Amino acid sequence: MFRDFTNKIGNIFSSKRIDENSLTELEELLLTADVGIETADKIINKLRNEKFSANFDINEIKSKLSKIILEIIEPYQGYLPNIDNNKPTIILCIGVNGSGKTTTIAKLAHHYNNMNYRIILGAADTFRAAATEQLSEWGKVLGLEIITGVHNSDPASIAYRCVESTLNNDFDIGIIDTAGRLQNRSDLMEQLKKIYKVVESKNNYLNQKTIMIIDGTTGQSSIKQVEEFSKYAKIDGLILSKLDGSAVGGTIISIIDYLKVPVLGIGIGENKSDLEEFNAKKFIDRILKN
Ligand SMILES: Nc1nc2c(ncn2[C@@H]2O[C@H](COP(=O)(O)OP(=O)(O)OP(=O)(O)O)[C@@H](O)[C@H]2O)c(=O)[nH]1
Ligand SMILES: [Mg+2]
Repeated sequence: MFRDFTNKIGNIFSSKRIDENSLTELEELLLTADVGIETADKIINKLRNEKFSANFDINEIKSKLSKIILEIIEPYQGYLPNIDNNKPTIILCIGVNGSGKTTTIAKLAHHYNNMNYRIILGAADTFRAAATEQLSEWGKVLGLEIITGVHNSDPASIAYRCVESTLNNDFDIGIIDTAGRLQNRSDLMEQLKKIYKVVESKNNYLNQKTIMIIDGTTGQSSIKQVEEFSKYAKIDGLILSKLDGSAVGGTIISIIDYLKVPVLGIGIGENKSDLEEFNAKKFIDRILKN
């Protein structure tokens, strides 16, 4: 797919002309790669104002495109939360149904396990019957303790128990899973707010990080998702999952351009080690590789 993307850029500019036709075709290509219309417009306008050598080649286009996109996204290149040795960190993972929250939690736990931090998991998705089991399975694989509750019990109380256990048992990190919810379900969004507040109430004693997990293949509707979730919880950053598949991942470019929210990491598979810290340059190089 990435190769395809670069080939298409090559085809568009095979006539070696930067004109309205080729720029329109490039804009359409950006749209198919999930870059939103406003951001694609911005990129094309900037490219239009660039000076090209008389006999430019595909590499010159790619390098200018890369520079323009990098200017947009690099300021929002975040990093996975740093852990303070003197104050535990609670990472709350939120997002819509199936976005990759539980899998990303396993990946985060694996990441911090490798750094020898003491980690506990909180299974605050009591909504979906098999959710606790799914996180417990990961807990077993990773050798981690996990706080659970019964089906349909109050997820905020599980979050509370996870926070208490983190504080009282000298864990460095508590990672809390939540049920997937659509942003238009106000009852579930209020529930999320309650979970968030439970963590926030202990802010003097811990570092609170809220990460929203976005399915990287979702496209433009993810912008709305982040906007809505932000009304109920202060989001510290995003992790985009499922960027190992056919998605080019242009969503990242528009999310950043539109919402100015840091992207911390990307998910590139279903295994525990398939999480990478987000690197803007590497991300663009991957899209524009030969
Ligand atoms: N290919 C790929 N699949 C992923 C990735 N992350 C998650 N998945 C898969 O996506 C599906 C949903 O992942 P979950 O982690 O269960 O998503 P969730 O957000 O916890 O789902 P709910 O709790 O039901 O809202 C699973 O089949 C995962 O294996 C990724 O980075 N790449
Ligand atoms: Mg889940």
